[in-house]
Amino acid sequence: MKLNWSDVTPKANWLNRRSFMAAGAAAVLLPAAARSAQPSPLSTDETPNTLEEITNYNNFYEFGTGKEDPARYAGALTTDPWAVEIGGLVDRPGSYGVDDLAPDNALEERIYRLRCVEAWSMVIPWIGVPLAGVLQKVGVQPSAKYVEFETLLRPEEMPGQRRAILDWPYREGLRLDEAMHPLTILATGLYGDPMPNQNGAPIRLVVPWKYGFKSIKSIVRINLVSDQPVNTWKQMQSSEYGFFANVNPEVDHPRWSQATERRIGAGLFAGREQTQMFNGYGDQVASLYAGMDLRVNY
Ligand SMILES: Nc1nc2c(c(=O)[nH]1)N[C@H]1C(S)=C(S)[C@@H](COP(=O)(O)O)O[C@H]1N2
Ligand SMILES: [Mo]
Repeated sequence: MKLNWSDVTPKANWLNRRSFMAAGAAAVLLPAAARSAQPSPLSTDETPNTLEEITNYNNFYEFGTGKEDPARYAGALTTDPWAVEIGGLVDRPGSYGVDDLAPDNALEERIYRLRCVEAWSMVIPWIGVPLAGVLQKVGVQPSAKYVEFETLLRPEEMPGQRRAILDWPYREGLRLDEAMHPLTILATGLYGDPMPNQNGAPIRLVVPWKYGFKSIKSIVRINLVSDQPVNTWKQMQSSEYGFFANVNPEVDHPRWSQATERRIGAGLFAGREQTQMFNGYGDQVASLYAGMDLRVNY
């Protein structure tokens, strides 16, 4: 079933949102393409979290380690102009604008579950483009085996980067087949609007079958490489966070169970949900890991 966010979002939220934007102005303010982004059969039919939840409970350590820090501080981030340097083993390296990578007429809506390694989850109606199309455009050379991503380094605007919380800039990586998978997107918006800063404006990765930390925000560099890239959380604590980071209810984090999760916004008395293998995307992605010991390759 193909769903658009307006079909499934709780009505109260939809109404709130309508009155929140001056009625007539709304249609003018939204980019035409974002409003008409194609729904996708890859979307879940689960009810998305509200915009308020999605933009007020965030992990974005560049703005602090608290869940409310990104909402408080990310507004100061300059996201225009923005350039993404694409390099390494590609035919057409260079500096690309967000509109080059995700032109309006290519935008799709993808309503995905997001499962954080900390055992909470949300459902988010992203707007974006398949990463595969971007990689095809720049021309991946045969020797490329992995894709490496880097977040902006700008401590003047990112207060968390003035402290040694992580080894900045935040880095992530995917195997090339993971990067080329149709579920993997570069997202430039959510709920039909441009990406809120706290969610990784102006462009971020979304890999829905992996723990949230793989979905790197505010990307300025994409490199095609031959060796497995360093990823920030593995570098920080490799006994707890790996390179693959596939959602797996059977492989616990050393300090907590991954069998269940707390759905943000579900209410104080709601029970925890069972975490699904590959976050529920196993039919689409399990074959990528055939024969691999997922306990070793966590
Ligand atoms: N650059 C950067 N990207 C990041 C993070 C971060 O701290 N810095 N946090 C990650 C984690 S742990 C999660 S769960 C998701 C959260 O995305 P959201 O805030 O849009 O829900 O972003 C990921 N991407
Ligand atoms: Mo996370």
